[in-house]
Order: sequence, then C-alpha cells, then structure tokens
Amino acid sequence: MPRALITGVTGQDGSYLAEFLVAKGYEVFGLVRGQNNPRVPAVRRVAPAVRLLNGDLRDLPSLIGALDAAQPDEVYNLGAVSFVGMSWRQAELTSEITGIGVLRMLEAVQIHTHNDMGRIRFYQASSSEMFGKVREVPQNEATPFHPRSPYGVAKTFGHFMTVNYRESYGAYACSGILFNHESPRRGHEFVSRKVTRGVARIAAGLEDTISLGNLESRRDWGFAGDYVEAMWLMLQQDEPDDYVVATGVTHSVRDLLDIAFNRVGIRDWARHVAQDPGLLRPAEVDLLVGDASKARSRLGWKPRVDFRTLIESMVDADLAATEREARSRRRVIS
Ligand code: NAP
Ligand code: G4F
Repeated sequence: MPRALITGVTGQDGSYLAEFLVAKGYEVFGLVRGQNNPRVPAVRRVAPAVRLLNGDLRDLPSLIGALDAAQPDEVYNLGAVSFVGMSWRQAELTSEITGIGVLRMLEAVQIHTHNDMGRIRFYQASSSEMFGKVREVPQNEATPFHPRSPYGVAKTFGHFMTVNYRESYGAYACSGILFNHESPRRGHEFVSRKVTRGVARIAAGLEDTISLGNLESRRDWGFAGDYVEAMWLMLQQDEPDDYVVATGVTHSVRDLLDIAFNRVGIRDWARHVAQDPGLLRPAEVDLLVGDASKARSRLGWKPRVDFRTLIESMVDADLAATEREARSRRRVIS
C-alpha cells in the first residue's frame, strides 16, 4: 500500500486529493494545524480513512515528526496562505507560510531521509499567480515570472526552492503550476464561490447584493477534482519535472456573473452587484490563460469539466446548502 502525506488537507484541494488517493488504495496522512481546527470534520466526512497528524509549516520539528509518523512515499505540499487579496495585508505571514514553509518542508524531507531525498516523491503547489503581469499569452512552463502580489512572490520563492532541491540534492521534486481551480468546496473568500453563494442567497431572498472588486480580470478556471489527478500523475513519472495545469480557456468575472445569475433565472444582474473600490487590489493580474500541452502529452492529463458546468454545479450546491440552512432555521423557530 503506497503512503502519502498531504499538507493543507483541510483545504479545497487537500480534501479532493485525499479522496482521490484513498480511492487509489493509498494510506493517506494529513497534516492539520491548530489544536481545534474547525475544518477537520469536513475532511473526516469526505475521506474518513485519512489519518490526521498535527503540524504547522512554521514549525520544522513538527514537519519532521509528521514525516517520521507517516513514512510516506509521496508528499503533497498544499498548505499555504492561499488568498491573494489577504497577502498585501499580511505579507510577512504569507511569506513565512507560503514561501519559507516550502523550504521547511523540503528540509524536513532532507532530514527525515538522512539526505537521501530521492526516496520520497515531492509535489509543490505552485501557482499561475507567479506569471502575474504576463509576458506572453498563453502561459507555459517557459514563460518568465512577474508576480504581482506578496502571495505570488512567496509562491515564486517556493517554486524555485523546489527546482533547486531537485538540481542540488537529486530530490524527486515536481512543481505543478496550477491555474485557478474551483468547486463547491472552494472557500467563500474567492470570487467564484463568493458569486455562486451570493447568487443562491439572492435567489432565496436572503440577500440583495454581492459586493465585488474588479469585474474585468480574466482567469483560466477549471475544476479542482480534475486538477488533483494532475498532481498525482506528476509523481508517477520516471523523472521529476514541472507542469502547467490549465484548461486553456479564459473568462472574465463578468462571464462568471452571467452564468451564475442565469442559473437562477436572473438576466439583468447589474442591480444585484455593487462595485466596492475597497476590494480592488493594489496590483492586479489582468489575464491568465494556460497552455497545458506538456501535461496533456506527457501525463495524458486533460480537464473534464468546462467553465459553465463548473459554475452551474457550484450554484446548484449553494442553492441546496441555502435550502438546508433555511429548513433548519424553520425547525428552530417552530
Ligand atoms: P485552501 O483551500 O486555502 O487551503 C489551504 C490549506 O493550507 C488549508 O488546509 C490550511 O489549513 C493550510 N495551511 C494554512 N496555513 C498553514 C500552516 N501554517 N501550516 C500548515 N497548513 C497550513 O487552498 P487550496 O485552494 O486548496 O489550494 C491548495 C494549494 O494550491 C495552496 O498552496 C494554494 O496556494 C495552491 N494553489 C491553489 C490554486 C487554486 O486555484 N485553488 C491554484 C494554484 C495554486 P487550515 O485549515 O489550518 O487553514
Ligand atoms: O478568486 P480570486 O481571489 O483568485 P486569484 O486571486 O486568481 O487567486 C487564486 O488563484 C491562484 C491561481 O492563479 C491561486 F494561486 C490562489 O491561491 C487562489 O486560489 O480572484 C480572482 C479575480 C481577481 O482578479 C480578483 O481581483 O477576481 C477578482 N475579484 C473581483 N472581485 C475578486 C473580487 N476576487 C475576490 N476574491 N473577491 C472579490 O470580491
């Protein structure tokens, strides 16, 4: 039975990856931070077989301890402060966890394996946010980076550290440069979920408006369930390498609003959307669209869920959640 350790198991990708690896017959360990993490019950619900270990990407001994306990064949480093908008307000913390945390995890593998790093296959969750002010369209593995946020800068540090440990110590370390991927498990702070949840609440008469920032920015949005398969495929190759994972199709935040509001029969959504200058970012990434030809040809990976299907499924899930919430409120009142 292969063994895997996932950092960030309580996040969106961590939960899909845990489910995926359990279904593949892995013994899965998940790193959880904090003494009473409120997201643990959700992990237990979707992947009850996962064994949870305490640890924090700010604390090297805890990472070594987790590796010693899990004895993994594969490590997926997904833990991060992942919300770009917050990274300007907490630049130091973001650098500490999203950037230096990668170095700490690589060091922990080095120590745990007694300098025989090739024994463990290591996946680093890099990001299209590293392309930032893009130098070419679409972006591929050779496109230069120009990050536009403290988050993007921290991810670029983690990316090159991963490459460096591969080149310096023979680590089997891969960096997945993943473009935006979403799902009904996405955090409420990200624009896709903020919109689908807001639309569901407006349809239920609970709210009237969604406050948003820049409606013109464009992203290459895919489905998280498809993207965790690409992470796993990267670690099954003969040689470690870096891969862009994307759909190759870009949409604006306006397109997202069109599809989400249409799903509940609202065509003229402008009266339900307030533009809040406070939500504009100090520096924006205007356009992301990825070229995943390398992942397609070498890994045999391709996305299965298109943008419309993804957003409609998120609206449907949020409508169901809103209905459940309303039912339980009615029960309390009666
Ligand atoms: P997410 O839902 O925000 O999950 C982040 C995870 O990191 C959570 O489990 C969180 O745990 C954990 N974490 C935060 N600080 C930590 C610390 N100090 N020590 C250990 N764990 C810590 O993010 P996601 O969307 O699943 O993304 C997974 C990874 O892929 C992240 O590294 C993200 O930056 C990267 N990425 C995501 C996308 C995307 O579109 N989703 C695209 C490219 C790259 P808590 O429960 O304790 O908060
Ligand atoms: O959903 P977002 O916050 O995602 P963003 O910044 O692209 O980052 C996500 O994808 C990255 C991969 O490229 C990951 F590495 C990262 O961890 C994260 O998962 O914002 C998307 C776009 C931005 O241009 C933002 O300015 O939507 C725009 N937007 C407009 N109004 C908004 C809002 N974003 C958020 N979060 N909230 C708004 O109200």
